[in-house]
Amino acid sequence: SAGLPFDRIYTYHQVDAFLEMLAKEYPETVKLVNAGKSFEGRDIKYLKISTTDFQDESKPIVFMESLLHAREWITLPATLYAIHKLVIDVTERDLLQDIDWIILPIANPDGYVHSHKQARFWRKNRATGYMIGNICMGVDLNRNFNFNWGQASSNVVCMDNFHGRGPFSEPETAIIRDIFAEYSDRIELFLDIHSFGSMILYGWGTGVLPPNALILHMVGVQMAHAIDAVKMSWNRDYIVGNCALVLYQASGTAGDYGKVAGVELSYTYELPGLRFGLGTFGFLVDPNFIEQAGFETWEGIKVGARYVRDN
Ligand code: ING
Ligand code: ZN
Repeated sequence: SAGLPFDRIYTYHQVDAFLEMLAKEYPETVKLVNAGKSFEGRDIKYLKISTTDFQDESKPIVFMESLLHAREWITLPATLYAIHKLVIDVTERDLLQDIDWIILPIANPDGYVHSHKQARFWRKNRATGYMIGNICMGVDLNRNFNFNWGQASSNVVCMDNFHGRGPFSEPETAIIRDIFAEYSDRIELFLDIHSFGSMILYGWGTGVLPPNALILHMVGVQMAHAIDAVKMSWNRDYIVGNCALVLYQASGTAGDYGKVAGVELSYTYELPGLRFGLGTFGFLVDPNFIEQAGFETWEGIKVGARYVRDN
């Protein structure tokens, strides 16, 4: 059966239908897990892709997610493309055979729907419990995880990096916490896909380097080089480094939490922004870049996946 054409950005419902279709059409390799509900009650679903139904404990797991931040639409084709390559056209059979995959395409469904219907540049979830009178809502889900929570983030609900009431106050982050808890002894690579900036970032968000920083950097450079080798000529090369050193400090991030949950190789990808897109316009998507974004990001993912398979 044919996949989705990579010429547009799909809505929450279209992605949901696609995931349901895959689970039906490819029961040998795909399980669809309904992990729970978002603040507004939307299902948060992830795929488990495996040739052995996750029963072979010796296989590493690669966990990737996109759209933790609603407006970062170009990240969706990255996860959908990976799903396509693993399930539908299986050109890299070794990666399907040797690795189990957990892929969560829409980590923040409420924010994502809001960014389609109301506010294209919405970043956070849609939690209402923090409103000041009737203004300002939403928690930055990438500041709501339980590692150094509150250190480099905002306690003001109107800010785009508002960290929420406490670690995992939001259902969307609690679901990701539970995925790590269930599988973290086998997850060897975590990729939290964001945009924009053409970067591969690792922890810690404070700027302190973790013990395996050298390996994080080395594998990061290898992934970046694989992407750069096939990138659009006008996009710049990826920058690899500690997130605080090459971008800015941030605490309570998914990347840092993945690492404390036991995932040695935990990265935030920042996919390229819209060409000539200044400021928030960088979040807009050129339809002609959608398939390319999937294709080039997959080159990086493959390098990381083969590294954890072989080491
Ligand atoms: N960028 C990330 C953010 O959450 C980041 C960058 C991630 C910084 C992890 C530090 C640690 O702000 C985007 N575009 O969301
Ligand atoms: Zn982001």
